Amino acid sequence: MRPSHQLPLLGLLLFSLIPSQLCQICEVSKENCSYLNPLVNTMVNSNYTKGIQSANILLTLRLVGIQNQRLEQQLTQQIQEDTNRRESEITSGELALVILALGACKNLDEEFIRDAHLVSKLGEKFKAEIENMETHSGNPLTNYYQLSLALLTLCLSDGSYSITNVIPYFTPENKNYYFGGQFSVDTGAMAVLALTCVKRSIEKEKIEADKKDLNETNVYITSLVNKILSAKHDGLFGNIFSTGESMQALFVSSNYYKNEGNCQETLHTVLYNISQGAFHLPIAAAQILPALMGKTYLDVNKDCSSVCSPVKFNISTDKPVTVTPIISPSYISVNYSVQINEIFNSTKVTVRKGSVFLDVMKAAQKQNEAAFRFKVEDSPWGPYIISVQDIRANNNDRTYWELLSNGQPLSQGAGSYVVKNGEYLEVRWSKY
Ligand code: CBY
Repeated sequence: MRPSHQLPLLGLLLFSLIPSQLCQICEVSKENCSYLNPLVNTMVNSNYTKGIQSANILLTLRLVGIQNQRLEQQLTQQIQEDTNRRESEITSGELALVILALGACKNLDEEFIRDAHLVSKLGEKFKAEIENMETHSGNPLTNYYQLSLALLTLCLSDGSYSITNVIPYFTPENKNYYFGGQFSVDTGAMAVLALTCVKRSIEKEKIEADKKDLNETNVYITSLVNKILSAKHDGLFGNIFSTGESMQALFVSSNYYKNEGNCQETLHTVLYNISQGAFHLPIAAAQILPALMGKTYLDVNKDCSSVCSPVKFNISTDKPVTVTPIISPSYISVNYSVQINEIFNSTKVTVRKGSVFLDVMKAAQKQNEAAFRFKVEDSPWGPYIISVQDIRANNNDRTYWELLSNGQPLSQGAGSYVVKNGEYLEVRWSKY
């Protein structure tokens, strides 16, 4: 056992982060489990209105061995109802998450997967993604994050896919790993998990493949892992929201966390971010928690318990109490503009302190409907801006509405990003 290290950060936190063992996994030690409570509470207390969106939450709860039968039942029922209701419009990545969640950790919901033929339906969705790439200049129906989730799930559930046909699409040179020329770490991490599952299946001779397939798979994994490692800042990979899945990718395919210093650096920054409320969205909590408890999506078919589960968590099902101070609200003013190619429409709006980007967009729309009208769609990460001035984002053209502050792209969505006085906010018609 190594001596404990105390790492003060801004004088706020003192953590002793002792990895439980020397191996490639980097997880929170038993004594630090309580630091993960905010994540569990966020997941447990979230208001699940959208069935499919809770698949990610159910998957995590099961994977890390948090036992709460009532909650599991409620989530399972919602997911199953929604899967039946939305069958044709459900996307490849969503269906993959449904299968992973319902099938995780050997439970009775496996029957639903079988009776509803979900795995073969996923195979069809995957095929449709590839067909779309063939007919739309290499652009899938959704994106490579979802394609990777689909391949991972087909691989884990022994679905049918042809290695020789599929592997070439996952070359790290493929444009779908990049948004605006920048490597998407989330996407790369999910692809590493999928390709690692494929690699293991080939090695166990569970699927038919030749030597060339295995070689290619290995080369792609190594290259993607290097890209993830190059996107490192302060122990995070990409940003705080892509770090959990990057950790999973590194656990299964690299020696990075054999170095304890690397592990401490990541845990230190992540635990600090937890204490700062960075994971207030249930999906954000669900995506980081497995890695912190030493789990990866490749473990779904195994025994699901972890260092911190089941007793260590103090799960409260009460809504967290938010104290609203009784003072008159103060206001801030921000600049807001919509940019479409060379055309700018700008305005100044006044909103309450604590407002998010979406509030600014609403205030601008109220001022000038013609210039600032917009539409949103629900997503697990909150509202997604689908159109402004009736110009609609389109995956086949790789177009979207990009959110920026003072000229820099935001790493949070319109419903989460809290705006500051004097800031220059912008939505820009962009290509990724
Ligand atoms: N999930 C998906 O299909 C989404 C995959 C994902 C890689 C995702 C990030 C990662 C994840 N963990 O889920 C992703 N984003 C994608 C693919 C996309 C593209 C969506 C279109 C498509 N082809 O499917 C696109 C257009 C490039 C995109 N994300 C845009 C945006 C911006 C949204 C603006 C708007 N119009 O509302 C925005 C806000 C970036 C910007 N500055 O404009 C954005 N994404 C962000 C910030 C994020 C992160 C959210 C973080 C947060 N706290 O809100 C993200 C986690 C995520 C969701 N995007 Co995209 C990436 C990150 O910062 N680490 C599977 C499905 C089943 O749910």
